[in-house]
Amino acid sequence: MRDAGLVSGTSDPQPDGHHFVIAANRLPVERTADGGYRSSPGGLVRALIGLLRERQGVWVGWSGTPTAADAAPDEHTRPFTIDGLDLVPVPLDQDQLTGYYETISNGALWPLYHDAIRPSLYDDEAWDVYRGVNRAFADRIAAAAAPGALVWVHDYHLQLVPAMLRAMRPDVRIGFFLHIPFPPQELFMRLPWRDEIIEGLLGADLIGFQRSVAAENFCILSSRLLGAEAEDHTVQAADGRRVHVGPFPISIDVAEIDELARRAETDAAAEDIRNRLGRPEVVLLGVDRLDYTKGIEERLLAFQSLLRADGPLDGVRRPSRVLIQVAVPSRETVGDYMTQRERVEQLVGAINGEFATLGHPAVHYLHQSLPLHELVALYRAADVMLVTPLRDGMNLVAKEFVASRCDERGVLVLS
Ligand code: GDG
Repeated sequence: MRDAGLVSGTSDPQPDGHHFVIAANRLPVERTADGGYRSSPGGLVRALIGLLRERQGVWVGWSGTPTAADAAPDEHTRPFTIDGLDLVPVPLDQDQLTGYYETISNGALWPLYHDAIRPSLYDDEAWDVYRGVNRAFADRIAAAAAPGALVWVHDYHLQLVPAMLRAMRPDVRIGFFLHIPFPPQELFMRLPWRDEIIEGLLGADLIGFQRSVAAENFCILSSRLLGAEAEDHTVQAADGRRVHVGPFPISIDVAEIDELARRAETDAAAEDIRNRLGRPEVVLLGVDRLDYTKGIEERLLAFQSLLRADGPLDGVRRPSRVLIQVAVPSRETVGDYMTQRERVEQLVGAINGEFATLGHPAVHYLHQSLPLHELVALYRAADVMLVTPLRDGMNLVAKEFVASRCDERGVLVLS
């Protein structure tokens, strides 16, 4: 997707329904302060937007702005078209967002699915809200889909949608893809709503995971919780359908990144970055949403140890190793993310306090979203790319770094 300034007109999407429908928590664009639109950050949008264009589909999702219960119809509630993309917003008010998004999706499911690296919160009232929002998504999808359409539902926010949609629209084909890990049974069994989630997912014809271990976890849990027969990448649903289950690791548009990386402007921008850093011996780079799963804090601590092992600076010498950490703002209304930001920023300050010299920080910290061409220039400027999440579904940054190194140089540290 074009990153800067999505220019656009507004009109209604195809009235007879679309043959290809993507549903995800967020629409692929968000409002900017000046009233325009830009692409929403994150791996899911980057991975799917090209396909939406190619298939002339429609995207169903939340606009990113809470809707007041008595709001007049606008782009947060009515179908619209931006930059050739047909979009159907699912309006959500603040109570729905608190229950469905903050409490269940990000407070219960996200930490549990990422190996419980933070404790989960289980709240039955919020689960009712999650169920209600999943129904609202299913309603909008049912209204947007042409007869026999292909519907592709995404991620942990919408795990009940496949079964709800099948009940309403048995004519459509339904795929579901989970972008994050799917946990082993000893963790999944902690979820009070475990049966309902498995039943919800089994409404799909095809359930995709990033890795085969996740697909295996799902098959084991279907048998254990619902007594479903599971073999050879298929699970038998209660209505007798055979649901296909398998790994479909997500990737990037390599040609797009390669083309950007080879441009003369990118070369010049990468050179300029190294000059502005004071031409250190080694430039290390991290690019992540500011999320506790990405291991940013642990990475900073490791960098601090590395600098300490090098010994103190003499006050004149510039740091010979410099870390650039891009931390894209994420889920800023969720408590754990606010705390994470404070800890990361405190650590950046502490490291620079100890190791910077005037005009030359040891850590360059950018808490901002950058356009793709600037990211690619950073990939080209770096010697070492640090992709060290504690747990991740896939990680597109690692793939983008490799794709951008048309010079065949650079080191990827992947853990
Ligand atoms: C989930 C899973 C899975 C980065 N900075 C900016 C920006 N980005 C783009 C990168 C990259 C993407 O965001 C981040 O990729 P991740 O793979 O780390 O994705 P998550 O957001 O954690 O999302 C993950 C992914 O889904 C796909 O299935 O790999 O495991 O957690 O493409 O280039 N994009 C923009 N501005 C930035 O500053 N617009």
